[in-house]
Amino acid sequence: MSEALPYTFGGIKAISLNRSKFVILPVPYEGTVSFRPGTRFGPESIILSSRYMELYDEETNSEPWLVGIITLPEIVQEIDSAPKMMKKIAKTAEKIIEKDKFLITLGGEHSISFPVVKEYQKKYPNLKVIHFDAHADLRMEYEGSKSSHASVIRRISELGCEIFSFGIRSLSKEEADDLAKLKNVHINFAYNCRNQDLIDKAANLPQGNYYITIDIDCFDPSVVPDTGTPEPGGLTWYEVTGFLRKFIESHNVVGADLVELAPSNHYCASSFLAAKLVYKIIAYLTKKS
Ligand SMILES: [Mn+2]
Repeated sequence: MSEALPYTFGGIKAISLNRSKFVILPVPYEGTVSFRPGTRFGPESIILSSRYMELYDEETNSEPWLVGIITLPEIVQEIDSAPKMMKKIAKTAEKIIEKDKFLITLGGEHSISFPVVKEYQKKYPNLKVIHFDAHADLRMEYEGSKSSHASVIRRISELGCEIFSFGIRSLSKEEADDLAKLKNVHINFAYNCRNQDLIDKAANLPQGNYYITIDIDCFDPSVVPDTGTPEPGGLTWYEVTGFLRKFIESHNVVGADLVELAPSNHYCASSFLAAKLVYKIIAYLTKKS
């Protein structure tokens, strides 16, 4: 590989924001992590790995990068101040969203999804959310923090968004009890997300403007071991990409994020999977338009 390969998503030559359809925003934020740390290295690791991907996508027979992908400078962590960090993320997201770009935020821990969804909801008041995760993330608060990664879907539910969660296989008794009250949260447990069953659910979801948030621990640990809180019984590559392809073909998706990668080293298989997953989302969206 050439030494001049740029440090951008896909190793693509830097272009202006105006010429880009997709905007990659790295947010290496790790403020409320509960178990094994390392998500702060997630965005860097995804970008490094992405530079060695083929930019031709065999599945869609296309070169998605040609539509324009820009990688923004990362949002530097505000030490010990979650609210300050959330504000910073919101401010950047707002600027991208008002320019009608497709924002893909790379975490970092899952709490970073909240300010982005909130900004998207300002533009799309009936915004709905697709949520891939091992965990329900519906805790009212966690370890004294309301902006914990373990509460992020609860916070998003309080915005009034309808949420469809997939791959869930870990939640507390309190979260399970609260599900009956949370009319806008629809959980699909992992055991109901096997093979074609998951893919078939994609086309049947209601129409609307959607944001997709993917916690990488939705995947089985045999597929992605590099995450802070791995859970057995997770999803496979073909289940997740099969769902996304079908869902994107049949629905309007306006933004996405990928969070919670905690790489064991910069060129691990988990990082390559994360990079390719982001590129698949871009490929499916590009193929459609
Ligand atoms: Mn999770």
